[in-house]
Amino acid sequence: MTTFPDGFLWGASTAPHQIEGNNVNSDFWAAEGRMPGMERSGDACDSYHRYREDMELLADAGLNAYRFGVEWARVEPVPGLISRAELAHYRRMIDTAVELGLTPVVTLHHFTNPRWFAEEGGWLGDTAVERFRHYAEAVTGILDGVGWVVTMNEPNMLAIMTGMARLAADPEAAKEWQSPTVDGPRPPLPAPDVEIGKRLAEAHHAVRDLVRERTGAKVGWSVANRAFVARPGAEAKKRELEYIWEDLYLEAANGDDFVGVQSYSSQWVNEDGVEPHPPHPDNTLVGTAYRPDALAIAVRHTAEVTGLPVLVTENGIATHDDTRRIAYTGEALRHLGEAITDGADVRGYLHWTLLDNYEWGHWEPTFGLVAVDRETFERRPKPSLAWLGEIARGGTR
Ligand code: IFM
Repeated sequence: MTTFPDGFLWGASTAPHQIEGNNVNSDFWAAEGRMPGMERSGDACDSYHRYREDMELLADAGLNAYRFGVEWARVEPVPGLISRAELAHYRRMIDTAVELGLTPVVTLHHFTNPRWFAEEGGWLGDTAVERFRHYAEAVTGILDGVGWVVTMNEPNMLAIMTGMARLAADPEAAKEWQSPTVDGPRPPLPAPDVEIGKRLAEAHHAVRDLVRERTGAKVGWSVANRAFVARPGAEAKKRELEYIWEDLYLEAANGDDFVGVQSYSSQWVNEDGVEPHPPHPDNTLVGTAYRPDALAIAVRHTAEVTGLPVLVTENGIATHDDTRRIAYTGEALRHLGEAITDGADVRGYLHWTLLDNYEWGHWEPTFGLVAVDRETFERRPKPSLAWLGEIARGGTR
């Protein structure tokens, strides 16, 4: 059994577009419905209005942290026009978290961009870094008392999405890729483009320095980790893939205060590359393998590459069976405890996610500790919420 360190953050993570609803000025909102088989986010979970109720659920369960995001498309709906009312909204969210005893972990960018930013060329545009910096500068004005800031969520996945947006100009090429469905395995993702990754690193560094100058927060970014495991003889291939998928982003965290680890499953690598994961009854609702050991693989690798304190900013499972969610998370925490015992400096565990939410084109894959009635927005906590809260109160696993 592991006793987690004093001050360990126990909580859940969310992203604005996936829960707020009506994020109408964002590029993702504009793209919804264009891709075949993709559902719309619509009102989502209406957390834009119900954030207090959501945070109360976490706090009442015994958790002490909440990761949520500020939505750029709301704060800057047209270039250069900063909405004071929207900044005040996010400040109220920070105040509410603090009032309820939840440490806020604030994400500045979680996949979505203002529609105008995408029209300007998005992350490939000449002014991208300066645009992001300008937005982030406005947000720093409301971060007083916030201890943790994530500049960008999963820049490696964002690099893929940016590459996909480039393909969208060519509809025939875009058909090659479909968003995940519940019916079959996730199709192989195109690898993140290294040049786009470097541009995102530049943006991260610009905003990191700004957050440092203007706030007292610890700052980092959160990297999606695929927990690659090599088949015999495939070590070199694994290292090659690791660089493209993860290490470029982990190395860019050099000089940060912490690094976020986001992990769900593990991926075999053979000499030809990433092995396609076949359909299997144990697969999750997004077609990935059931691998609760992935989190510790990801944490150990991240700690080794960066030497930084680690915050688990996402870990969870898409399942309709909450018993399975508890089993998966319990195993993941057991492995995480072992990594801590072995010396990894881990500062917290933020489960993905609080609410069953909009999974980027689909409502079917449910990752939440809490179900949401999409007609009435009623929140129905699942047993996993109380279970995780109990672990948080006890601080052991
Ligand atoms: O829902 C996403 C989240 O936005 C980023 N990380 C992975 C999650 C599950 O797919």
